[in-house]
Amino acid sequence: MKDSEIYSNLRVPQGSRIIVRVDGRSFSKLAPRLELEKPYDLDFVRILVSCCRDFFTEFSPSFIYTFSDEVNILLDEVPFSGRVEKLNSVFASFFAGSFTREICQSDRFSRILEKSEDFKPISFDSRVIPLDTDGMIEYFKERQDEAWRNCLNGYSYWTLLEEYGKKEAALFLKGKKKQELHDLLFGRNINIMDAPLWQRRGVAIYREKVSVEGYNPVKQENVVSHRWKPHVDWDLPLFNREFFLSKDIITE
Ligand SMILES: Nc1nc2c(ncn2[C@@H]2O[C@H](COP(=O)(O)OP(=O)(O)O)[C@@H](O)[C@H]2O)c(=O)[nH]1
Ligand SMILES: [Mg+2]
Repeated sequence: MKDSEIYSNLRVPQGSRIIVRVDGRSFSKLAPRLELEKPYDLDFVRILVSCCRDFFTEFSPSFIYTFSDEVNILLDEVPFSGRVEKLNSVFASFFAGSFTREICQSDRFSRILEKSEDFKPISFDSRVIPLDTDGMIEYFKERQDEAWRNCLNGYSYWTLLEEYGKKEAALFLKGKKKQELHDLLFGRNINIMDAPLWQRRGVAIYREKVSVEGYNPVKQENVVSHRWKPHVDWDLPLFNREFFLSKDIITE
């Protein structure tokens, strides 16, 4: 029967940079069930960031980037000998488990769940994306651009709902350019540039070198050592090569 497990040996290519993207399943339906603030809910984002921290501790990725309900994970040390089935199934279930635990531990969300009659199990999908270094940089630039698009769309949609119905608002936004959405909001006294950076550019988690002061009892002197600690960046710049160089994620 082992012969029938025909996908079990499918592995990521060696020498590539591996990105895994997990994405919440049907989170557009989960959002109203959890009574999330629109278009952004800081408690929800904090929960997803907590899941990313859990993941960082467990799997030591090089970099994580999250916005909306998606999480992009860059792996330089690929676990499970690079087996695609394992990566996708373990990572997606890790996020589902971590997310569910966070929701249940939150006073706000657990109270909502207690009175809800249909709280469906939470799940994430997952895909593996092998890229070279240039492709990896382009990938994160594209996802960040998508975060910006998402921000413009989100604010525009919820603003238009004050004037139109759901269908009309969605139709109105279809095919609109970013500048048009910016102007639409500006005409309604919303300067999207005032939205916090985490809404416009997403949130990243990466290792940062910190100095730790200690005392060497043998030499009887103070010593400074360095450790790499996960750092959550809520004020991201626009991604480019320099950004990844400055975080030691790529080398020259
Ligand atoms: N209200 C609210 N909804 C959010 C927030 N973050 C993500 N979402 C929802 O999650 C959805 C994610 O998009 P997508 O993955 O395409 O939808 P899915 O296929 O239903 O999971 C968005 O369309 C929003 O409905 C948030 O902070 N507030
Ligand atoms: Mg989703």
